[in-house]
Amino acid sequence: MNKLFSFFITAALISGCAGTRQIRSVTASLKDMYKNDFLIGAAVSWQQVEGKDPAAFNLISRQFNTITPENIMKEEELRPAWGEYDFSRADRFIDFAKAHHLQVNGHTLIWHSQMPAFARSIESVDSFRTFFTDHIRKVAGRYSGKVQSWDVVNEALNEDGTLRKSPFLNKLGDNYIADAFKLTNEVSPGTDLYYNDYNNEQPEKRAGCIALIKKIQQAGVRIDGVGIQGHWHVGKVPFKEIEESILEYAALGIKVAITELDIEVLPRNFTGAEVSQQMKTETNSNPYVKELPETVQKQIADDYGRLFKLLLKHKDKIARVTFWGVHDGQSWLNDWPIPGRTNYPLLFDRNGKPKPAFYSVIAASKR
Ligand code: 9MR
Repeated sequence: MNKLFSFFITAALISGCAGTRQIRSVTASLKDMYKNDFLIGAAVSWQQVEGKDPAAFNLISRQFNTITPENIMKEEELRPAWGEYDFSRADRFIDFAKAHHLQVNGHTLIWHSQMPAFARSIESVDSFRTFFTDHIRKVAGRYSGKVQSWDVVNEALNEDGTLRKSPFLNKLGDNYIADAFKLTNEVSPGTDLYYNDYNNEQPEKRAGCIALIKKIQQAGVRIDGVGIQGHWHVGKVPFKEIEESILEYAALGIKVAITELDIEVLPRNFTGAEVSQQMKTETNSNPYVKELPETVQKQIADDYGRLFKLLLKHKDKIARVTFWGVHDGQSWLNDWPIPGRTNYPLLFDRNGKPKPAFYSVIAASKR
């Protein structure tokens, strides 16, 4: 269906003549509205693959054309013990994607966080290299032809752009990133290979990210894109830095993807998505338990609208935009950096109903 036509049908139904159930079933679709621009994705949980999240059930295949496993393909999930692999959930995830005609972004091969306990206690450099090499060969090899892209290395940088002192850097030295891309390319030659990080739209970290990408390229190793995770805060989305980053990364001859998009609304005294960082509960830590005030609802809708207009302006450089979750109830931001809060960072509410932010993203697609 033509974009404008599909939008007007939705708008007409919303403006009156249909009952709520009907409105939901014919709501405009993000993937249709952006089909000539970039892929539109969501992070999907195991519960959703199992069909145990009714709010997400219809949304996943109706709204998105690509999915990322929120946790299912992480090292910790796939590697119960040295020499052992458990692919049961990851295989089910791939089957789920196929059944619903969704592409898959594999997340993630090499990440210092969520490493299995046995790997963290490996002392010998040789054994650690075996862990690293085997992991990439087995996992990327198994899903070759089944995943459209891989986040090959995740979050290897510090905020100042230097390399994070992870077990990978400490044991394998700074060539480990190019090595990871080389190995992945060998076993999965048809898959797009990405470096993924948060805050890498910020100037210092971006400079480090550009140096990292150039080093891979100078080693003669294939890298296809960079993922800007996009964990941002309402009213403070860094539009200028995002645009500069898109231009600077694209100038390296690679694609840009927004890989983990959410715009959170709760108080936080730092930016980014460092999972080990925590915050203390204070009196006003969880202000919107019952509902989101109109003003904040409007601000998040405006932020999303402006962001998508910016991404559309550079659509020739953007391969994919993936939300980090299907609806607010699923978001990791309900439990981080303070557990048990009520956050509202996505386009669909806890019942799977489109929020004003959803309509703002749909409206941004009409031009
Ligand atoms: O959303 C994920 C959450 O459920 C996990 O507990 C957490 C730790 O594995 O990871 C979250 O996803 C992270 C992603 O894998 C990498 N970038 C930051 C994301 C949010 O922490």
